[in-house]
Amino acid sequence: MATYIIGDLQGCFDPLLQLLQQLNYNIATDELWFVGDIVNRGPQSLECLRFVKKVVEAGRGRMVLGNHDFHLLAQAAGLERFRSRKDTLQPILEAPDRDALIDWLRQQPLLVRHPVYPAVMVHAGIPPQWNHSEAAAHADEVHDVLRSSDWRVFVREHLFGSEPTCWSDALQGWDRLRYIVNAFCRMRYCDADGCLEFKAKGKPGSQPPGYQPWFVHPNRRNKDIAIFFGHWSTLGAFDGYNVHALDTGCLWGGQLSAWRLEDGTRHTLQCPQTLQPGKA
Ligand SMILES: [Mn+2]
Repeated sequence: MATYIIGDLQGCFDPLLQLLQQLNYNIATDELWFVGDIVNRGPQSLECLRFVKKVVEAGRGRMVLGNHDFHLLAQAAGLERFRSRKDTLQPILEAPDRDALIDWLRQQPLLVRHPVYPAVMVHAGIPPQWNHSEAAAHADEVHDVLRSSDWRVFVREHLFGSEPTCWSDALQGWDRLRYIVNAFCRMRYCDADGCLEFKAKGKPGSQPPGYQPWFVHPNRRNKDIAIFFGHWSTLGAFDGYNVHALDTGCLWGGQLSAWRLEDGTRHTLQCPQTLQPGKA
């Protein structure tokens, strides 16, 4: 019996199956947690989404939403802007089970807390100014809207954009929800005031002056709980400051990573260089 927390799939389904085989994964006894970005850019987004849905619906795993999963929801809700040539979402949008997949995906959370261990999973991180219960409450604010009939309006018209970058308890409405999604799903660096920066995507050391990885902020109020996240492929397999980074860039020819929660061990599979479109 084991719980594996698995890094960003981004449509890399064959590597997932190989990793699970390497782990002797058994759906009847093991749990799989996915850090989000299940879909997009890789070749088998539809297969990944169907698989994760099956595992979660069987009560044998959890997932959190990543920025690419939100991108899929926005496309499914009819947003034409922000469509990219690199997107590989069309097989999902044209699938016979499309409505069931989208309807299920939009009801997934932004934060999952382990029922026993002091551990949480998010896609990109938790802003320094939120303790873990505040973070869970803010994640629920978005979760509630995504489960409501307002979900299409939210993802189509109010989700995209990088403002506001600074949190305030006084934030309201769509701005508040947009900040919460951006923080959980896109954050890498923040400044001394905990304000977020979304342009820098490189590894630590490459960011603009005055910014640091969100998890090294000295007054971070969520240091007391282990945080598992993905999203930051250039950071790689980082373990420190009570955080564990799991996006090791399978899509880019790096590895697919799994963390076994019970004994705190990392497991990796080397991915091929040919997973992005045009590289096959
Ligand atoms: Mn991401």
